[in-house]
Amino acid sequence: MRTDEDKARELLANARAIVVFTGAGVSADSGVPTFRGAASDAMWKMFDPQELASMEGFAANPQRCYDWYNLRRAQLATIQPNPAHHAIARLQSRGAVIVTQNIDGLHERVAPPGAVVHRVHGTILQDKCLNETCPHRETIDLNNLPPLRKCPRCGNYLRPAVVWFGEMLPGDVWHAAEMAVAACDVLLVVGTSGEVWPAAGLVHLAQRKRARIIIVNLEPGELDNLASFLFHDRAASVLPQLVD
Ligand code: BV8
Repeated sequence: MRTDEDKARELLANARAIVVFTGAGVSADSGVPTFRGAASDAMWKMFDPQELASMEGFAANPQRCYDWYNLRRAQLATIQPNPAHHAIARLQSRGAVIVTQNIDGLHERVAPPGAVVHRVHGTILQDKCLNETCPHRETIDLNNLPPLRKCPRCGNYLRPAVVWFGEMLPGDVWHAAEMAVAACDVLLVVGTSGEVWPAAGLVHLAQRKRARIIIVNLEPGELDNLASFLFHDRAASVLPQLVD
């Protein structure tokens, strides 16, 4: 009797074009707090996203906002990719494309050379200028975190190079992510509540394009009804079983 796992594994093995769409849950097994969900560390329970992950929040209190990002960066300095990231990297070596909502850089740490990671919500590993027309960027050393500071080029504040609530997603990355999803025949969705838009809309796009959708998520979520195969379990335990 073939289990759902057998069928999902076969789907991935025979796929023409795989996209892996990930959220905070894929990093949860590495110890990175998720935003929502039952886990007691769910980040937004402690902080209000509108207050901290938004232009208004930064403008109201730049120091508090920047300190919060440095707190998250300090956590990342001691965190390692988990078996889910490694299993996804093995899919990348077979040509899979990653679209991630995560800003933690963990996929990139284990991605094979030349692998594609579309970061639709930006990256915590860089600062950019608050002034969108200023091109200045600085890469962050997680072991030597910089203070809140001004742009040497234009004098505005530097801020984390992430997409805040209310901000547009980076146009080129978003377009590439939509094209990859529209062209895939299997979409593997890992560790996302499906609550944040327009990113969650990518799964609906895959369904409209008749791709087969596999969802791995610890808890029931907004996207479950779109799944051909649905696994409510930890990504670190399910992904290796689906990929190998
Ligand atoms: C925009 C970077 C406006 C910052 C983040 C409709 C259309 C467009 C916009 C909206 C819309 N409706 C509402 C909006 C506004 C808003 C939004 O979606 N709000 C939500 C809260 C309702 N969207 C925006 O503001 C976006 N911008 O739309 O611009 C606009 C629109 C048109 C034209 C002009 C302008 C920008 C959104 C990006 C915000 N930035 N992050 C930072 O991190 O500080 S979002 C943040 O949430 C992270 O990126 C995170 O990845 C993302 C999504 O959450 P998830 O990844 O899904 O994480 P979550 O915790 O929710 O879920 C984790 C899941 O994992 C859980 O289900 C859990 O059960 C599971 N899990 C836990 N452990 C495990 C596990 N699974 C497997 N294994 C485990 N071990």
